Amino acid sequence: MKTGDIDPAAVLDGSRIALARALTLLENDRPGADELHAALAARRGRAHVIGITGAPGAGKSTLISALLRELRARARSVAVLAVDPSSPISGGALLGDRVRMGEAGEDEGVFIRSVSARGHLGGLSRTAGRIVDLFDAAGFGVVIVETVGTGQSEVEISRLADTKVVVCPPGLGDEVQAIKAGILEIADVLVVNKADLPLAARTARDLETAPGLRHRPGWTVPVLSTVAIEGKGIAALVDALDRHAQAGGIGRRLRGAPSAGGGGGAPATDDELFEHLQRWRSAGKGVALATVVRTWGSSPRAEGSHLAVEEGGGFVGSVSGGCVEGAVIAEALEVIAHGTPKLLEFGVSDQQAWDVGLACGGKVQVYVERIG
Ligand SMILES: Nc1nc2c(ncn2[C@@H]2O[C@H](COP(=O)(O)OP(=O)(O)OP(=O)(O)O)[C@@H](O)[C@H]2O)c(=O)[nH]1
Ligand SMILES: [Mg+2]
Repeated sequence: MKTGDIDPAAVLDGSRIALARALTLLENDRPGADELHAALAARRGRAHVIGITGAPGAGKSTLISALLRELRARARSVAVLAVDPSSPISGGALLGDRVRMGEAGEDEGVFIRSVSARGHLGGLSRTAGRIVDLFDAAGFGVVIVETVGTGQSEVEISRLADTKVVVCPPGLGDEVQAIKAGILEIADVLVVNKADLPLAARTARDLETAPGLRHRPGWTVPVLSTVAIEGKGIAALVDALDRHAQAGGIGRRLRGAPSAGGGGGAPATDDELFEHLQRWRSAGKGVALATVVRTWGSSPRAEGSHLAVEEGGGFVGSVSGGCVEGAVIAEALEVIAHGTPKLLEFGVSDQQAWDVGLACGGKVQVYVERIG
């Protein structure tokens, strides 16, 4: 079967030309895009999708170039989707290896595609999701998505990822406290890049000790230091990414449900939430309910949204679109243990969010109480 003149079988067979044309079809949402996506859907779910976000200039693209080199050295195939890149991800780091290994031509195990954040008919997150699906179906073992973490669409895109890496430049210092409720909260792995610069060690320490940032059900968020321009710390980063894939699983975007080790719950209907609460309680588990009681700015979940948490760390629902879920769950576990309800407040102004490269601005007030 052919869709939009592109043979899905050729994409699955690893034809780079077919893949490139399929990407263009999906990106521009041209006739045949829906059919092509549908034809490939059954082959998704094998790729480890890694989201890399962080402040502008933190070194995301340089880090991805270094990751490409390390992943290729481990014989993993990698596709990269860069959303609105202001600097290119260079395959140049790979060139030396290729020359050394006497290979000719392009590295078949790497594919890099950039897209602009503007002009997507069905929305950027839909387009990005389809491109990730295509890379996955085409057999790339790792799919990396680079976004600058500054807007709501980036939050949506980050939800595609099994593992979310937040790259912090040195010098976050005292701001860590202020911004901990922002993008740092979505991180499964925190990276302090430019570790060759003086303030890096202090930044890493601040991140390590920031309360509520690192403890997740089934996962402790590692704080790693890298010097992307020299390839330092990259092997340890790849190891951490692999460990997270094992702990949290891959194909999260296809499951639509939260999982241990993940950084955000899917919004659930009140009925679904109630069912979970009932089930947990009849299993004799302590449970807590978090409710959004007030929002300011661009906080993604509406007042009245719920997140239900059980004593083992299982959760359903969402109070923030993933941004502060880790912190709310940690607080909910305390509420379950001690019984005292808490009124929590998280957030930063949209301007602050923009300045430091956060995924979402806005503030949210969340009431957490033990049920039963
Ligand atoms: N000193 C030092 N500089 C680095 C390191 N990694 C990247 N840089 C430099 O930081 C600058 C920005 O790097 P990029 O990789 O373009 O950063 P980015 O986060 O992708 O930037 P945007 O896509 O514009 O948000 C470049 O000049 C890099 O050479 C590092 O480990 N140490
Ligand atoms: Mg970049």
